Amino acid sequence: MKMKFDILTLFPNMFSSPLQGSILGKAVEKGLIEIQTINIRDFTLEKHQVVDDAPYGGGQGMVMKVEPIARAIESVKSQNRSAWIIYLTPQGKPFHQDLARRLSTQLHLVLLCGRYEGVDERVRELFIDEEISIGDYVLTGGELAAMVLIDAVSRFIPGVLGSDRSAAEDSFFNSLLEYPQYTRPVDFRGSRVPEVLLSGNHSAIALWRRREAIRQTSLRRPDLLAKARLTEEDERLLEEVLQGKSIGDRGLRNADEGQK
Ligand code: 4FV
Repeated sequence: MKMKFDILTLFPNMFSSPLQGSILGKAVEKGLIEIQTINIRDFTLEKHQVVDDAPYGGGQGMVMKVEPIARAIESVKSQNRSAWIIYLTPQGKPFHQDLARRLSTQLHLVLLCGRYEGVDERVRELFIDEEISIGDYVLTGGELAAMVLIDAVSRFIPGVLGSDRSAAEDSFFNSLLEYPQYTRPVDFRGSRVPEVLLSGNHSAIALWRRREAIRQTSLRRPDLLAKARLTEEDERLLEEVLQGKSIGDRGLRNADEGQK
């Protein structure tokens, strides 16, 4: 079943190039996802097409008016009542891999991109199903956040990452960071690819990668390690890592043991 993204924005052209070409562009060509931009300005009634106004109570900046956004959302809802309306805003819940996976089970996402100081509060009260933030910083608009969401969610759509790949192998799957990756040359200015990766010994390689994922996570994101579901073997590897046991040889040795 194709997944549909409707993007409500004042700058539809921003979406032309980022979503063309590359993996997302191919996914659109393959009919796996559909991305449509809807210009909120097309839903203004008066000739000046005003979409923002000064905030009641004074203060800096402008606020996006409720009426054009209401009409735009109602026009989408008139085509599909079960469309899920998301507002990208710093006040939203933090976006993360599990949320991306959950959203990928929806068939029709509508992404509202704010501008200026944001939208009139009645938009949130009356029309928004979920508010999502891509990070604790302020953007000039929600468009880039919408692109981030579309990219991360689309990776869970079967076939988007290519036949053999699935987003399930990614970083953050089971909330561990990715293990180090290497490719040719074996030796770059004296820095060599770890022997185990050249050994062809797949169980030793898997063990090394697991240990490195745990090491990288414990070094860089201990907060993630705290919520990772670690197996008994993972706990053992974590112990090793914390005791700073060397990787190389132990890894190879261990793996072979099993085979004898
Ligand atoms: C944002 C974020 C974000 C706030 C004011 C748009 C801007 C302007 N959206 N995650 N961080 N939005 O900064 O999602 O209206």
